Amino acid sequence: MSRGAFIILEGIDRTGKSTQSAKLIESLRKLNINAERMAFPNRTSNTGQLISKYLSNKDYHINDQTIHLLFSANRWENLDFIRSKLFAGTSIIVDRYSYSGVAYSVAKGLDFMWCLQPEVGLPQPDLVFLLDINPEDSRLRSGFGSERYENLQMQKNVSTILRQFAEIENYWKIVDASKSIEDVHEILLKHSNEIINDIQIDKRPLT
Ligand code: T5A
Ligand code: NA
Repeated sequence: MSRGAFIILEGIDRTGKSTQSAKLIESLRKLNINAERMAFPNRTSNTGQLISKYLSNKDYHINDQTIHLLFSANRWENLDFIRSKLFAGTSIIVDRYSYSGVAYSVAKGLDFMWCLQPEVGLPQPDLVFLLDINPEDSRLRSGFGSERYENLQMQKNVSTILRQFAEIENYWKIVDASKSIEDVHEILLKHSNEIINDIQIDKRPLT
C-alpha cells in the first residue's frame, strides 16, 4: 500500500480554504479515496487555545516572536498524527501550514530566515494550492474583519509573500480564488487526484 498525499491550501484570509477543503474531502471520498481534513491553527490543543485567544482578542498581548513560535509548535504537536495518517494510506487536506506561519510573521516585520527556522523538519507537502485573490475583493466576503490580521495592509503583505513562495517552488499551484466555488473545486479536485495517483505509481517518499 502506498502512502497518502499531503496537500495544503494556502491563501490570505477569506479566500475559501475551509469551503474548498470540505468539498475536496467529500469528492475524494466519493471516489473511494481515503482523505481527512486538518486546519492550522488547530485551536483545540493547549497552544491552539492560546492562539485562538490571541487572534480573537486584540487586547490579549503575546509578543510577535512568541506567537510565531506558538503557531509553529501547534504544527509540531501534530507531527505524529500527520505521519501516521499518511503512512496508513490516508491523504490529508490541510488549511494553512508553515507558509502562513512565515508569511504572517514576516508581514509584521520579523526576519524571514528566523521565521523559517522552526518549520524546518516538518513534513514537506506534495502539493500546495495558493487560493489567490485580490485582497480588496476578499475583504468583501462575509466574516472579514473580525480577527486580528484582517486588515487590508496586512493582507496585501501576506499575499505578496505567499506569491513569492508559489513562484519558486514547483509543487505550488496558483488558483484564481475569485472564480465560483464550483470552478475552484474542479481545479483542486483534478490536481489532487493526479498527485494521489502519481504517489501510488512512483512511491515517492515523504520528506
Ligand atoms: N496564522 C495562521 C498565522 O499568523 N500563523 C500561522 O502559522 C497560521 C497557521 C487564523 C489566522 O491565523 C493566521 C492567519 C489567519 O489570519 P484561520 O483559522 O485559517 O487562521 O482563519 P479562518 O478565519 O478559519 O479562515 P479564513 O479567514 O482564512 O477563511 P477561509 O477558510 O479562507 O474562507 P472560507 O471558506 O471560510 O470562506 C469565507 C467566506 O467566503 C465565502 C464563504 O461562503 C464564506 O462566507 N466564499 C466564497 N464566496 C464567493 N466565491 C467563492 N469562490 C467563495 N469561496 C468561499
Ligand atoms: Na479557514
